[in-house]
Amino acid sequence: MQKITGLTYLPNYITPEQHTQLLTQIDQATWDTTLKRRVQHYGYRYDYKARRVTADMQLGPLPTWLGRFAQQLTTDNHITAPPDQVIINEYLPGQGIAPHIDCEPCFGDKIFSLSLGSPTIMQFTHPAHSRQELLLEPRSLLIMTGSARYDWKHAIPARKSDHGTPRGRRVSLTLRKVIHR
Ligand SMILES: O=C(O)CCC(=O)C(=O)O
Repeated sequence: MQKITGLTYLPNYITPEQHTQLLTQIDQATWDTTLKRRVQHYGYRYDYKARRVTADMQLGPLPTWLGRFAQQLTTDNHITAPPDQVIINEYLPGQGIAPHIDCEPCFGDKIFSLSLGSPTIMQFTHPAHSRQELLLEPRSLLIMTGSARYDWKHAIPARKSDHGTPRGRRVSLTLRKVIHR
């Protein structure tokens, strides 16, 4: 894969025990089923249609189990203040997310994605470069900042296998810091 400026991939970022604990907590919570894939929003609700998040969309502080992980990102010096908005996405085989850049006026300059469950390929596209692919393994952390955050689109193609390897269920946690204007 070509180097994408601002993209950091950290395999084995969490322990197998953390992986199990996070999945258990997530599966005990309520899923929003209004999209093609199931999601959970924490901290602030994100409006997919209007592409925005505002103060009145605040849901409250992150639950303890999620706050603990957000805090780990600061302890490990990946960000100075812990993220306060989290979207959990569930991808069953055949489900994906369209190419996009995370809302620029809504969220700060670092986006984190923690992968649980099945390994799945993420694609990155840029008008001036060829498409890039990265296999997101369970327990890995992806950090997007700079060009990776603002210039490249990222996507999970909606398909049942990646280059012949059947996909299972993947669950991701994306963590962001809401910008207050
Ligand atoms: O599943 C992922 O790792 C990325 C999710 C994502 O791009 C999003 O929630 O905006």
